[in-house]
Amino acid sequence: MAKNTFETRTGEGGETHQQVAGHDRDKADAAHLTTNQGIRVSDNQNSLRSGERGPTLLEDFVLREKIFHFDHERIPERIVHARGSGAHGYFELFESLADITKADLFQRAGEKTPLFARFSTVAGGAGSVDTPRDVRGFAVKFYTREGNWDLVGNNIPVFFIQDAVKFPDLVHAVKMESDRAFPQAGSAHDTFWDWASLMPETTHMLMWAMSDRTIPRSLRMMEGFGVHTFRLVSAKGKSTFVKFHWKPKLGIQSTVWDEALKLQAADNDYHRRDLWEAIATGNFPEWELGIQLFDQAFADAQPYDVLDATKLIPEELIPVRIVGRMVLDRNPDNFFAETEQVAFCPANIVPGVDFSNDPLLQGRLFSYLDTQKSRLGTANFHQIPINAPKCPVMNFQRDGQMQMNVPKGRANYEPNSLAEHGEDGGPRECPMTGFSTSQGRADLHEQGDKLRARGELFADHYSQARLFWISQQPAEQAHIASSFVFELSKVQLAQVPPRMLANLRNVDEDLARRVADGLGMVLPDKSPAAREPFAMEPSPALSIHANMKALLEGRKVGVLIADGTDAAELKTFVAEIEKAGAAPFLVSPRIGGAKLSDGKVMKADGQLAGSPSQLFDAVALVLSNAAANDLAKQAGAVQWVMDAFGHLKAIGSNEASKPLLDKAGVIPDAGIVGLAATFVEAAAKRYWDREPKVRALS
Ligand code: HDD
Repeated sequence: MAKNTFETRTGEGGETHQQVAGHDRDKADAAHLTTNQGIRVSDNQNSLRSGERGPTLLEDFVLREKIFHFDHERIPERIVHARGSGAHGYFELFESLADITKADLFQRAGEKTPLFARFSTVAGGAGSVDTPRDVRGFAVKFYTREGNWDLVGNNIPVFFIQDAVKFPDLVHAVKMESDRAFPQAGSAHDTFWDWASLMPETTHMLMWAMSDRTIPRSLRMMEGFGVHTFRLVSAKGKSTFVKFHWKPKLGIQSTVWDEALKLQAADNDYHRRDLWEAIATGNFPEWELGIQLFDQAFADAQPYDVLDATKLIPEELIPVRIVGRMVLDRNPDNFFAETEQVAFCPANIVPGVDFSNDPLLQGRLFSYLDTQKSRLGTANFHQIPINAPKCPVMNFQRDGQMQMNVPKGRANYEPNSLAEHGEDGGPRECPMTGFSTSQGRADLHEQGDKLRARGELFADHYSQARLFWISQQPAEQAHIASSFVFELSKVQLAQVPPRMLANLRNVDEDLARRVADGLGMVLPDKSPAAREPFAMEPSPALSIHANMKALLEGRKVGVLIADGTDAAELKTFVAEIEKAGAAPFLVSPRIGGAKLSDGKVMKADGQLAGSPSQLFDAVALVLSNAAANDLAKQAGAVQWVMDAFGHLKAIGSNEASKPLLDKAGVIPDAGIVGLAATFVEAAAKRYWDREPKVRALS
């Protein structure tokens, strides 16, 4: 009997193209180069020509096929989030959430669900750099037993706009300007600030964007957020509002702005390499999944609208309950096939999770599938292994470009009576177990007239921007004010900075004054607020500095060595760093290494000029006095130490290295230490108190 169902290929145990093409051949044949039609290629060096020096022949199907395929290797890049890095892993549930949600992945404590995660910058193209000031995408595809669930979030819990209808304007404004195609990958230009200053609803997000959240040290060291209010739905049909959080095991760590700028020169792939190397060396990145749960009564009692994506719910009000963890334990086998072709979509949800009426989320439900059809070229992109669910897919959808499955049987419509006559009638709907939209007044707004309008509380654009500001520590506030100054100083349209300053006065007078002073401008009148902000208690959970983990685990220590370095001292020091869970990286003037005091050559991991200190979390100088005196005459070595000092990092050194420290202008403080165990403790931190000594901030 013909079967009307088909199993989706998963890429794990599913037939691969090579296997299909070579199914009749010996295993040994796998070493033979073939065309895409399976024809063995005899010569991959020379095209077919008429005589040794004659013209190439059109007849050469091997050449034509190879060049044809190459010509089509690129696909359109994502309109936003084009540059990203991904990895495979799993989600492990800590406790059953069966009382809150029927979602299969949340039922059984200890159970693991496979997943693929992709992190991205937003504005830059696929070939841009990893460390611009930008929001980071944080997208996770859970391959659950009941279908794929995509949690497509960012590393910031709020968003620039409240309604999806403004998304194209936001993206057009922030991306490179359409006539000149610059600047790439950054918001510090006219069109972004022109638009943002005319859109007061962006203010809260701007505060986050100007903070150190947008210059993360590592993808492994940033939080993730689902942003919107979603719903969890129990088997009894009870709906609970939820906000999703990812908390990094290694804590949140950011760079300082000067470091982020210099990282762009040092390593365009800084974050991609960091993620790859961590996984490749078995230091699997990990985040805990947390949920904030609340009900309608809580939502109704708040002075902001929980359907407004420019608002968050302070963790002090609704604590984040940790329910599981995500571990990334496998690098992709192929960047294009997996990281590039993965298609996340907020509309991919499973029974037990549901949407809210957040107008931004509602617009997203349309956008992703639509863009992916254009990006991946076929309505069948869900069959690509990285996108294919790892559970059976059974329906009557048929055909389309690049159909990879071969559905069998006559039934491609429903209802049908084929089963009654001995044929396979195909699948049927599942009223009990299928996805059903949760009912009841679970959202704030009841059905009403057709309107183009927003809820009243959406008009409050400043209360939470102020909440963010007052929740930051002094060094963080100085970074925010200085970022506004940096970005607005790049704006050439004279009308824009005053407009932005006028808006900032609604957030905080001190902030507005500091930015105006930094720009050397007069503070304009305050802009009228659509709704007067109300006071909120500070939320320490919003500060990076207040929550920083003093950890050396997962971090990198640059160790400068040269000829004459004491072998025993180096050995003990490196062992200490490794014991603390960090990776030592030996930097030497020559890549071949340094001849140590015991006469042996120690190979370096990197050469000084190619391994500037911004690549490391902390640095150490393990030099002989002669080498230190010699390096003190070399700009590259002096800069190496100066930058580590200026980027507020711990610097460990032995007595003999002092000439180099002195030449670099290092002023002793708690972060300037010896090489003993004190270094390990000191290196786990950054020295914010040092900052006023090395740069003027606003
Ligand atoms: Fe979006 C990609 C996150 C609002 C339209 N978005 C994209 C990605 C992330 C986000 C992480 C990259 C996924 C990947 O790695 O492939 N987007 C967000 C968040 C938003 C948000 C957290 C607000 C809370 N996005 C948003 C709106 C729209 C879009 C309002 C349109 C109405 N986003 C897209 C898109 C992208 C996308 C154009 C580009 C490539 C893709 O979808 O597959 O459809």
